[in-house]
Amino acid sequence: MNASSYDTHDLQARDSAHYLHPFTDTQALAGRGARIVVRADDIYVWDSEGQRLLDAMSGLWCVAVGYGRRRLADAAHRQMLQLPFYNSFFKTSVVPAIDLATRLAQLAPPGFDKVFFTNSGSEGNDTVIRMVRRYWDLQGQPGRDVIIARINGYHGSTMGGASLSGMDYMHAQGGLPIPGIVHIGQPYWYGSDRGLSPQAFGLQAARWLEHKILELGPERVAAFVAEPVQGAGGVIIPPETYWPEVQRIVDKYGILLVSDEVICGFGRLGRWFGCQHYGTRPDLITFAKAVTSGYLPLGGVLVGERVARTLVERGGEFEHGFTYSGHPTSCAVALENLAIMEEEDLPRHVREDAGPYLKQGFESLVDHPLVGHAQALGLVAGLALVADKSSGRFFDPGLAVGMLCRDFCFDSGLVMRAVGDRMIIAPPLIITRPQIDELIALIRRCLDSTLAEVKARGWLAG
Ligand code: PXG
Repeated sequence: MNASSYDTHDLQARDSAHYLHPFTDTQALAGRGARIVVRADDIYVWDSEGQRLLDAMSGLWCVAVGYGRRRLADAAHRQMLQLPFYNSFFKTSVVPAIDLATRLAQLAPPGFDKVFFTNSGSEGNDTVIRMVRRYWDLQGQPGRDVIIARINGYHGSTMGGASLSGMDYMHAQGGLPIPGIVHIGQPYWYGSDRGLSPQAFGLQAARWLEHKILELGPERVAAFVAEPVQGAGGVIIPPETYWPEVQRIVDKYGILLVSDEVICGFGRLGRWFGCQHYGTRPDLITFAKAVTSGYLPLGGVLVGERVARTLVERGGEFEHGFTYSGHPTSCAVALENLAIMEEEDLPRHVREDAGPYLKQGFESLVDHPLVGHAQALGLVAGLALVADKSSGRFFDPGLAVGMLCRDFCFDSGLVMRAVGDRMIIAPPLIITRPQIDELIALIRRCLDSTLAEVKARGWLAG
């Protein structure tokens, strides 16, 4: 279907009449009308008006192998004809779930031999909460039930996932967090007062964990849950000192470490798992998104030896699961997706080619008058827009300069996300050098448009 066969106005009208979008002000969207995305190929999507956009967000951090992969459609088609669905309850199992569990155990860091399947990252993290508490019950320490997470971390939108997430505006809706979840600060050096070097700040941020453990009493602390690099919080890449110090602290107090790799897993940071980049040794790993490259929903939890042994050998029945845990068609697509990633050696492509090339291009944007800080790792990157480059002073958040910039991006054919005044990207892992050049040029052009607008409105210092 070409663009002209879509009636955008009709689609927008019915969209606002009937479709409640996630994380959206429905009334505001109705006034403006949604952009309707109708097709995609490689790293590009097209809307109903025929505009092409370079999708530097991989859908929503998930389309790792890019769009238009016939092999994934064929894998789903084959599996649907063979066995579209069967459950894994009641002493039954299905071949694709067995094969995927086996494959994930091979790809995961040593000691991860078991996997629990869910449909999403949120359900993965709800599973984590139940598993962690079950583990300590079985260890004879039922009072050890407090989970520490981070302000501005994102772990999902279910009651558990949103509770782990450190976003006040989410907690304000629905009486969250649930009991037994507390938050510490994030390792965002540029967002701090910058009184310390990044390395010293990284140590300080890790030690907020130790302070919280001591404040609560170590005998009450069950786990620390965190993303290797915070994604939805604005691509916060911690200083190199942060993770080794966190590992030292969780080891010291015997606390479980949970690595939420819903974004960082499957090559995003240049290794199969983000914890392998930082050298941490988590007990549980949450995954979703890129495991299927988003072609079908699938998530889960990789369970390390310490927890697995206790749950399996001493736990009896774990009273938890979903109709679609181990969905055969989703698992078949995941297997094919992982096969593509291996054949194309995508983690290495990110680590040795696309990642370093993106870093060079993206971090050069720091010379732009609006950019205070720009940082990339693997194929995630974020920059901070500032009102005053020399002092690094931020804009008044009420001006919503990030949103202004994002609108210029959309209008110029680029999908880039704004988190406050941080502009972030996570392009498909297959992105090539010429496409990275195109991406950086587009970002620069959008920054120029934003600068002109901000100047015209008199918002720029000096
Ligand atoms: N953990 C992390 C680290 C995530 O990024 C989830 C858990 C939840 O996964 P599900 O599949 O339940 O959505 C996520 C999801 C954004 C954005 O605005 C990011 C996510 C979801 C929606 C929006 O960047 N990440």
